[in-house]
Amino acid sequence: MTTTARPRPWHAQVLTLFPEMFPGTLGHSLAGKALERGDWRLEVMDIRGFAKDKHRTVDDTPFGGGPGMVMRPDVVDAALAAALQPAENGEPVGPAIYLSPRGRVLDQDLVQDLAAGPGCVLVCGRYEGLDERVIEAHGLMEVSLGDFVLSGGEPAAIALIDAVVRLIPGVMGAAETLEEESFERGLLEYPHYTRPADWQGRPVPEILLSGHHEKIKAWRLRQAEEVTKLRRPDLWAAYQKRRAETQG
Ligand code: 4GY
Repeated sequence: MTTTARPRPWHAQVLTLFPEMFPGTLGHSLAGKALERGDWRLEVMDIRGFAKDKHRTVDDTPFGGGPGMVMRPDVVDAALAAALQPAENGEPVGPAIYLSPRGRVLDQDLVQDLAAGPGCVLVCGRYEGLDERVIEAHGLMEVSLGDFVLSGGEPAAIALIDAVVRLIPGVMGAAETLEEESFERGLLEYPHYTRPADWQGRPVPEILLSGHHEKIKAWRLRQAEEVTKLRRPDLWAAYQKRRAETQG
């Protein structure tokens, strides 16, 4: 009998003060099924478990004064060291990421890069966030979901993992669902319709009932272009630039 070596599944390690928030929504639907199948792995580490004193203190008041509390660098460092242990042993773990509004804004390119790698380590901040020195010392990659402030990094970590996991082969089912996806081409999605063909006096665009696949494809592309032009001039400019470079 022979055994086939399976590649190690994509591996998310989450460092958090609220481990009970995981898997959360990641335990549901396709991501949850894929997690059960072992198509990807989730390891949640409680940062509090790395506190050194009997009260298991993880935060302290900010030097210089001001509101709130700051997560201690020594405690977060100990948690990171544990998460990065496999890397010490030569097993790749992927980048260590701190979810923060100060970071590079997450986009589909970064999601694809992460999905192509072995996994990632996600540090979830609470209170006023991490002591700057532990960010520097580990060269943490700061990643933001957008220009707003959450009460902690956990929902951002869940969103990031969700975006990556749906790209893992087998998780989403039909590969063409992903290939056709507008963001892969740098456009917003074309509008979608299903039954009933006439709903509250609103008919579905006739072309979609024609069965003419080439024309439908062209119509959808035009719709995707129009909505992108209107709503996201930044994406539209980038799309046109790419189109000029590759002559279509
Ligand atoms: N926006 N994108 C975000 C966030 C919470 C205080 C630092 C975001 O990714 N994360 O708002 N995070 C804050 C909470 C500590 C992180």
